[in-house]
Amino acid sequence: MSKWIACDVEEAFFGDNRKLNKQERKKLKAKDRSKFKKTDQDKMLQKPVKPVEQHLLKGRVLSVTPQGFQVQYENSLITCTLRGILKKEKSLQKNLVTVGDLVYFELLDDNEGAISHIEPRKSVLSRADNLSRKKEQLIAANVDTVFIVSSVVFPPLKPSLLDRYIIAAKKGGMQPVIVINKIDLLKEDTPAAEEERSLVEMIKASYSHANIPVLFISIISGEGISELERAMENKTSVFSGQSGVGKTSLINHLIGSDFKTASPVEKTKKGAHTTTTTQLIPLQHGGFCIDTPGIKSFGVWNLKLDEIENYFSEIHALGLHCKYQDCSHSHEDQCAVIQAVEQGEILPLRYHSYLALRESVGEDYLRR
Ligand SMILES: Nc1nc2c(ncn2[C@@H]2O[C@H](COP(=O)(O)OP(=O)(O)OP(=O)(O)O)[C@@H](O)[C@H]2O)c(=O)[nH]1
Ligand SMILES: [Mg+2]
Ligand SMILES: [Zn+2]
Repeated sequence: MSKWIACDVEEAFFGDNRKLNKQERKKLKAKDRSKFKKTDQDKMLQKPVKPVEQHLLKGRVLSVTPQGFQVQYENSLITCTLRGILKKEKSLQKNLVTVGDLVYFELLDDNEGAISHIEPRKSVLSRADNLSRKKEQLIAANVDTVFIVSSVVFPPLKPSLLDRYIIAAKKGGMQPVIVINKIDLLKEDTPAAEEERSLVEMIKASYSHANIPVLFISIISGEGISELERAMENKTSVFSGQSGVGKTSLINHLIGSDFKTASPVEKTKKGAHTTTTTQLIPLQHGGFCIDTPGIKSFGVWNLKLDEIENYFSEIHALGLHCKYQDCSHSHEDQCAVIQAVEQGEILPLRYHSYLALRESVGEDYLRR
């Protein structure tokens, strides 16, 4: 994570999107000097240059668009390409530069530049690539807090996603915070609301037990908004979660912006996917927030079977009292965890999520 990296312009910009304008691709390809200056490339690989020596400028990646990396430098926005100089032989990463990265670039034109170095990251939120699962997809870098945003009723709570996000946040060096939005809808007198009320209670109990903060929010009633504001102060926070849970609405409400949100007609539809690019938004009173497109599923990158327990603190603590030192807490006799679940000390929600994660990671191992 701390190595200088760079990659092919095309792959980083377009990923799997083959629909992009051919001409635009050609234009960008022409700018990619890595293809032509092989000797430069070798030199750079042997000895990375010091940015100051090269008069490079340092900026922050605000978004990644088909036109290039949008880099904030002082008060201007520079559209950058990537230099291929430090290309790794075969990278496990789908994208090598992401939103929130601090980069060194050379100014080529008025508002155009070429990135040659990336500052080592303080933290990074990533996921297993949706399609192949064999590549790491970076979502954002240099983030302090991951707001795991869910909503009640529309779309309903999906507890299985929470623990995956919590693990990805902790693994990447960030503080996870669960945000349950639209709690105004809990007051409705419908079977759906009734069901969600008990699930919300369970989540409250389970995660306070696990020391993960849970915020209950509504932009309609204003509940929880000031708590959320406090949690964001002078920090970089990323809003992540399913489509339609209200990530962009929350950001608009908090900072007075006008980013596109789902219309009332779309909101009952599953996955309107209104936000399509991840973007870093500088906050007036310090810090940044990052809006992300809604996800359908979330796989933790590079999660090992024997690592899972460490991310479930209450299971890990009790696990020290099991008969077998390498107890998986799934079927063994004299397992302190299973006993605690039976006695209600470990909440079923978390225990089942622990088992489900073990199972999914186990399956991946078998497939490889
Ligand atoms: N009742 C209620 N509706 C809300 C609340 N917050 C957001 N909504 C509605 O939820 C819908 C979806 O909001 P968005 O902000 O577009 O959701 P998103 O998470 O950004 O979705 P994607 O960009 O698709 O990932 C909109 O119609 C909002 O009006 C809330 O607190 N209460
Ligand atoms: Mg959105
Ligand atoms: Zn056990």
